[in-house]
Amino acid sequence: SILILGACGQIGTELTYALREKYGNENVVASDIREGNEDIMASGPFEILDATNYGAIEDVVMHYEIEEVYLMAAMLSATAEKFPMRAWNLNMSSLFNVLNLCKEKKISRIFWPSSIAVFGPNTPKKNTPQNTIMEPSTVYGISKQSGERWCEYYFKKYGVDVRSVRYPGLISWKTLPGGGTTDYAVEIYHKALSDGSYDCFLQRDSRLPMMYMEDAIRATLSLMDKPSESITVRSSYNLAAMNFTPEEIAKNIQKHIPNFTISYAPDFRQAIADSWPNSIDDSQARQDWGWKAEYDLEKTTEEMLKNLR
Ligand code: VAH
Repeated sequence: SILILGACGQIGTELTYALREKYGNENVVASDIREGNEDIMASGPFEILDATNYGAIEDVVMHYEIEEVYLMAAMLSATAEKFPMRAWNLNMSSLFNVLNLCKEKKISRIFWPSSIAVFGPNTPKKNTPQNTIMEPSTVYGISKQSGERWCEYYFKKYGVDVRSVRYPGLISWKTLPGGGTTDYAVEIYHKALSDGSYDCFLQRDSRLPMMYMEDAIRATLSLMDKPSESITVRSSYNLAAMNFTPEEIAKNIQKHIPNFTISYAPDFRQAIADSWPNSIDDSQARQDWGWKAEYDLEKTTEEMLKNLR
């Protein structure tokens, strides 16, 4: 069976749906720190689980005979700047818990998400390469860079089969994101429909790498399906789909909602966005496991407005 930690989060929710669809509801155990999505809790096994509690995870792993764990519980970039030590503790101790369960042979495979947040202010911003300067300036980015180093170490030293992708900002409609810097690209669709206007917390020309959730989920399942020997990156794979600025996504929305207006009031999240790349080179993922994005901004806007209307 499969266990998802953080199953009620933005990505966790969609992974739960996709994995239950693929393997059967009863074979996918969803868990989170608190009760959340009714549908997730009703459509298959659900456990209240603190991802920082090794013993509690071990009990669930034994009880349900878990083989694979998707660790989707984390504190994202904006919230992590407000609570650095809580963010470091949650993001790192949860990772050590699953890496050690795998080292002890209690589970056989792990998915752990990294992020474009691993890159920092002096990383080349255009078509950021798989291997490059990484000096993240956010707590979240530091935890993701450290996490990547530990994943590679556990693979090399203990043969732990942990796999990872550096997600760009993710756009989805099934759940609201929590505490991210790229969340503006989700909020904007909700506000366009509810208020006809959006006050954006990033400036108009903040270009960031983004991806529609369907692409992110497909990439994750594809990587997890590949034979271990075809994976040449055990830190985390760059993934790319599109990149845009708040001004560009607003113009795209105006094609569907002509009277939609956007205003700009950058807040503390501007400094986080400024430290991240504009676009990502994902040629290693394309080469190793045939990755290719399918959603551009046009298709993303159509999907978001159709499903949120
Ligand atoms: C965040 N959505 O904004 C997350 C993600 C690349 C961004 O890591 O923190």
